[in-house]
Amino acid sequence: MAAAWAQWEHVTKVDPDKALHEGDTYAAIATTGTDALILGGTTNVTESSIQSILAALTPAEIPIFVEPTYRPTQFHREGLAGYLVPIVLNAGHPPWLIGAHHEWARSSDLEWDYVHPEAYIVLNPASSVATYTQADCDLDRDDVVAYAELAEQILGQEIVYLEYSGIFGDPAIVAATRDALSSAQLFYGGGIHDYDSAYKMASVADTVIVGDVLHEAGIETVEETVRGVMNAQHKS
Ligand code: 1GP
Repeated sequence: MAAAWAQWEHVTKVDPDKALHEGDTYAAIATTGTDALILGGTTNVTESSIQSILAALTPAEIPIFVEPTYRPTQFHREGLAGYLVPIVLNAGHPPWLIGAHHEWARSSDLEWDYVHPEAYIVLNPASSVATYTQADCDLDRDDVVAYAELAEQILGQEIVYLEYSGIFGDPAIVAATRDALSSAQLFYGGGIHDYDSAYKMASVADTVIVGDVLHEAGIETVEETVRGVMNAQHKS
């Protein structure tokens, strides 16, 4: 069976710690044409904040995953397709590589079929995820490509996530990373804010993820990024 994310071209990340744009509703996010929703953020994401957003989102026609930065006490299948668990390959703070995951495995009662790792490479030193994980973002193209190869070939990761959170990344680095992967899916996130930025990154990544644009500009602009991604992915 193909992985859930194999067909994802555009994904919207909803941060429970940030308000929606004026007039927007959670339910409307699922009808933008985006392929999936990820609930997650770096700070102040709790099981209860996730639960209330999940309640507002469901029933949705598209899959909803949670990227937990908290420790789930139990698996809530209601409305949830599964967990995407970040492993930050360039973290300077070891818990983000393996420690939090070890604690999670030890103390949570999870159904492993619904838990999927994502190999993150964090690339914006000014982002809160970089600060939080103490990521070493001083990486050139070859460093990034090597992390991607390490992820897929040594660690067996099926998802590699280039996380530029907050800034538009370097398309040449994204393209080189995708070229280096055999079958792992390349997620790109960071600074997608309009049709053109979405189009550009969708030309070099498998899956484009938008985050801040939802909270700052709103659902109509998310729809614009969906159009950019779809046109880039389906150009002939
Ligand atoms: C954040 O990769 C996502 O985790 C999206 O980044 O918020 O910059 O769109 P932006």
